[in-house]
Amino acid sequence: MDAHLNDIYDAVIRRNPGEPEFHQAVESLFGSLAVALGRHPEYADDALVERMCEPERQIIFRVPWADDSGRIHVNRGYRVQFSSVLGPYKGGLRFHPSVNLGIIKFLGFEQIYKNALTGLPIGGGKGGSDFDPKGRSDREVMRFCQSFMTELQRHIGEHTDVPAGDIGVGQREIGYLFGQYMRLKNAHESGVITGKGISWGGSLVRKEATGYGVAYFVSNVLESAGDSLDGKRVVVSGSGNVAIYAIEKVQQQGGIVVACSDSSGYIVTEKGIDVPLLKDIKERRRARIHTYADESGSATFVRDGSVWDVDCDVALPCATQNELDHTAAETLARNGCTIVAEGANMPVTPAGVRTLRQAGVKFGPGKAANAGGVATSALEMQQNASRDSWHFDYTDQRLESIMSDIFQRCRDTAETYGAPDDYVLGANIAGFTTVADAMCALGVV
Ligand code: NDP
Ligand code: 2IT
Repeated sequence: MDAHLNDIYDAVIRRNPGEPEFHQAVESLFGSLAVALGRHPEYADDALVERMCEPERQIIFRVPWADDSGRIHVNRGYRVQFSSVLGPYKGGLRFHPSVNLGIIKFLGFEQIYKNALTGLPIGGGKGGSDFDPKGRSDREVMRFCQSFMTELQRHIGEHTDVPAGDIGVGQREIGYLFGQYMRLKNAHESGVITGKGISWGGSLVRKEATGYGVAYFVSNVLESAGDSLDGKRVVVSGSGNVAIYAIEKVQQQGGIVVACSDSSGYIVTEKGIDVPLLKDIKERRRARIHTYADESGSATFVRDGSVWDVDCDVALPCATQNELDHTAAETLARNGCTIVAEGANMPVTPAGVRTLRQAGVKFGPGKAANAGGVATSALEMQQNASRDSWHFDYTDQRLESIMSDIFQRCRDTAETYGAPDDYVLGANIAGFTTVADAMCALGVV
């Protein structure tokens, strides 16, 4: 980081105390910017970078709701509308007890540059709540979502801000949220939220898109070296939306996923994951990952262990931030892993990234590797705006080609700066320059 960026970073820390994940996301972008500012001094003017670090708007609200016994609970809701220069704010909602303003700001900040990389007209935002859906009945989740939307509806709209899912928010929650929006607005404004069910305005492939996109990104990395996923041993963390569909696509492309996890531990199987069984356990029954070992007859459950201890060629962290640290990175490299791609947002710690790169492991940052989800959300918005619905294969081809374009952009940009395999540099600079050019054109906003 150069002196100018260092001063801005110090101010970010001062102005946003107690938000380490947000600081980390800013630092990781800044790590690539010195060379870009060197070539484009105009980006260092007019407090452009300082403005990028300040959300356009931050909304925090009370979410009261009644549990099944009638007891009242209070959670905190957030929506950080970070940047609207490329399009309406776009980004998911996360329901998890660890959610706080700093987490939502880190996610919103990442989202700006990720969305820019898709080449689609979407700005960056993120929201959520410290509500914990685990162990809650459908009715409790519904009442929570209705209360959350009762406030959020004032701030969103198909041309202003378009939420979607993230951790703890899948199609069930999107349904309850959209249902309440519809009642309050007296309008079936389907473009206000994405990740909807197919019969009520959703897009085919959106559910699969983030995970499939991660697999497409990894295929692009391998193909650029004349290789493919065929026969590769792959380890995936998590067993939620992103993980399940990353596993499905990796295996469709001939890879063998030998382990996946949840917050209780991991399962390992030499036979590869039985995806229909995993979907039944996780999507339908919402059960814990040990159930897979109990029922598959071919997997072992390791309680509280690190999934990164399982040796593999490719590792895909698809659970949460900072889940793959320096020690895990060392273990992966020692065991022969050659590619790590981030399905989750910021799952690899800064020390983990350094260790992987020093060991020559190719690294796909989340901004690029997991952009397929939000890109397909933008395709859902296109379908809603034109009152159309596209076929699965067509939408999947669009996703595949968007992922390939993102890979090429990262590679080409990195090459321009003399480091073709540095996808972090490529993703950061390509995302940043797109947003910076728009900000320069729009005046001081
Ligand atoms: P889900 O809620 O569907 O799944 C999350 C998975 O990660 C679960 O297996 C969960 O285990 C595990 N997990 C979550 N938090 C923790 C934690 N603190 N410690 C250990 N394990 C944890 O979420 P998604 O699959 O949608 O999201 C996963 C990641 O991908 C997130 O980082 C998200 O921001 C990112 N992402 C999501 C996109 C999407 O379209 N959904 C798009 C791009 C990125 P458990 O059930 O035990 O908590
Ligand atoms: O982190 C992400 O990109 C998402 N959770 C998806 C956002 C979206 O609007 O589809």
